[in-house]
Amino acid sequence: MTDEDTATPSPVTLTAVNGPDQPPVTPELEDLYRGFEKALLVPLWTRIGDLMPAHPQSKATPHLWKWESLVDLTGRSGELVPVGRGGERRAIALANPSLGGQPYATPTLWAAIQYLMPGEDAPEHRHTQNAFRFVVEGGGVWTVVGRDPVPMRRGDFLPQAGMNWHAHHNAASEPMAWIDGLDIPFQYGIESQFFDFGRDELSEEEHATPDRSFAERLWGHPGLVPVSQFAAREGTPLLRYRWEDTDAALADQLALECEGRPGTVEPGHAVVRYINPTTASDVLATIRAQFHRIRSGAETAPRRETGSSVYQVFDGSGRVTVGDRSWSVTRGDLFVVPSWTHLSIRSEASPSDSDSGALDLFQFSDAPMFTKLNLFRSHIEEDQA
Ligand code: GTQ
Ligand code: FE2
Repeated sequence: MTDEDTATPSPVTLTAVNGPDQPPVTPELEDLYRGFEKALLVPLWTRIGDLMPAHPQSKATPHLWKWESLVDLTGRSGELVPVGRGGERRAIALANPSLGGQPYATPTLWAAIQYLMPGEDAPEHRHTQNAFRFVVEGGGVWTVVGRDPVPMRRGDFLPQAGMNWHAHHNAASEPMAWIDGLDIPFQYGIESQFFDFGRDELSEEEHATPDRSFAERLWGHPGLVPVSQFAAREGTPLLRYRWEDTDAALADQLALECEGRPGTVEPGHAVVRYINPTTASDVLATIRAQFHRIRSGAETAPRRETGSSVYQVFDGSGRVTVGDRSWSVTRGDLFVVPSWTHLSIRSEASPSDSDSGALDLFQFSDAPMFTKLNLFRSHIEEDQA
């Protein structure tokens, strides 16, 4: 007997043979399907519903991770697991429950909580994956991007385009946790990754703890770019978007709404997008980042879009509905919105549980992958608004 004789037919093929719209199964037809299988051929009609659905059918599931339990587990890893060359980072990824145990929050996006103990350094490296950090609590870590130490504080957003050298160091006497977002699953899927190790130790100069990075001094002036650098570049040169600026932009949007001037996306819902000052477009080639502020008592209209998002509650509390799931959320909680799945958010923030008196949320998504390929679509359920 040869290997071919012992091959068992796949269930997919048998289903098609017996399918409702298919001709009666004859020995000839069975033989034809056997032939397809041995020749490694798959007829479209056996797979079309899955391969070419009428609209996106995400493999990912809406899911919520509570901040408390993330911080507890990462804190314990801080005590037990060293950070250094090889493992590179003490970063622990959110694994979507329906993505086969892979460390993927969504089919395209990595979201992780990263932790550094006092005095610890995470070694220098670079990679094609685009990345950012977002800080929901604490401070004292500087991320060193291209030898430029950049402070990380609560509410700061720190993008870092692919192939920039980077390391992190905790200059404080307390541990610090923050979240990372990267396009690791996307680049794994399209097989585009490159990775280089940098130096094992940071220099004394890079251990400096300036309040403003070189990048911020050059690029961090609203509406102004240095003429010497006046050329569009993919991946923002600004390495830190300060909380003070984000907070002021959101507060002004809501205040203007009260004065009858447009600016919000819908009543009580202010949104800002982080942009690259050289292109006025998304900060990273593959990742969009936005910040939402929802006035207490307001509820967003159910909305869906192609592509997936991860949200982190920055402040306040509320009720979030994603597809057929619904959760109460508070500071630090992270949740996933799969492609073409309805999202609506009701703010239940009270002045006592939030600085702004509103529900504040950080969002990142894979929207640039979709916009660049003309695949972005969004839809709002207006009548329910
Ligand atoms: O901080 O450089 O969560 O390279 C995953 C990969 C963080 C980082 C992650 C990384 C980093
Ligand atoms: Fe990295």
